Amino acid sequence: MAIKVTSALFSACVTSKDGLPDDGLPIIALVGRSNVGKSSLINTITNRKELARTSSLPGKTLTINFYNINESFYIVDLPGYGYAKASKVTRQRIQAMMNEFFGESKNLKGVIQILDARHKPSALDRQMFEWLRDQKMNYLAVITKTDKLSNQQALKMRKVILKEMGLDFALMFSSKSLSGKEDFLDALEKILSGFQFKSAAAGKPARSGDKARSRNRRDGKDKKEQGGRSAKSGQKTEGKKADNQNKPDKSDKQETAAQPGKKEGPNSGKRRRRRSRKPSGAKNEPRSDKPKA
Ligand SMILES: Nc1nc2c(ncn2[C@@H]2O[C@H](COP(=O)(O)OP(=O)(O)O)[C@@H](O)[C@H]2O)c(=O)[nH]1
Ligand SMILES: [Mg+2]
Repeated sequence: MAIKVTSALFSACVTSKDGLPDDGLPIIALVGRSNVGKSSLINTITNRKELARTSSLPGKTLTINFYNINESFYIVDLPGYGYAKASKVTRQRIQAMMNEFFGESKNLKGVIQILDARHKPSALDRQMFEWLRDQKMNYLAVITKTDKLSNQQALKMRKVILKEMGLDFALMFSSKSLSGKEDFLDALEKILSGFQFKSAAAGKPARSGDKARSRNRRDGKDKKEQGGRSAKSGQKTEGKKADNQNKPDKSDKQETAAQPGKKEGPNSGKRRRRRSRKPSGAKNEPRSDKPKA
């Protein structure tokens, strides 16, 4: 049943573990690239215009913001990743904050990754998902800004995004049209009660790049096992078409520059590969390793 929001308070703005609430309330965190619509989503689901500060310019949230909902749980707005103009020092600061958050938040019940309906997931999006999956975190993907696409385009983009991420399931959402709001509130209730979304349980590798794609094409069996993640060329074209039909915001341009391949970026492939070679002991210890800012 969807949660009915009766109260929503901005309750903490945290930059280190010292500021983390210690009241034992469950926490659900939002992650997503800078400017994807995390703060807007919080405002939408709490029926408030400015509970969370939104901005058309990316890179504004440099703190971890806790919102107390119904005095029974927190929604946490984590700093966005992938902002091109963030200095190295800022990135490192965010990284350290995120590490502390994931390391110290014992009551973290789930992480919701917000993705933009108009764009294919970036390398950082995929790396964030993979990291959360490795931590066995209860995970849900939410595709927002669906109002910027026609229904048909949004459904096509969902397919593209699911395939690119290696996911089975994602909710569709719009802070503008409010579509998906009830589903989101329902999902919050489910996460709080320990329900695992299909996307979290799937544990499928999110493959990226041409090598992975050609591997997929060669290995038909693999494709089947991945539940329809076949490399239908039509999907790719459709995705592009949808993108082209919707001009990116001014702020999107800045973001795009920050996307894949940035060496000091949050989840550089190098760091991840090194980590994945580590003995598996750490795997079952959620929040024991470094998340990426
Ligand atoms: N059309 C549309 N715009 C949105 C939506 N969500 C956010 N935005 C806009 O995207 C920009 C960034 O939103 P914000 O919530 O600040 O992103 P954040 O950096 O992830 O917190 C703002 O200009 C919002 O008005 C949405 O669902 N639809
Ligand atoms: Mg924000």
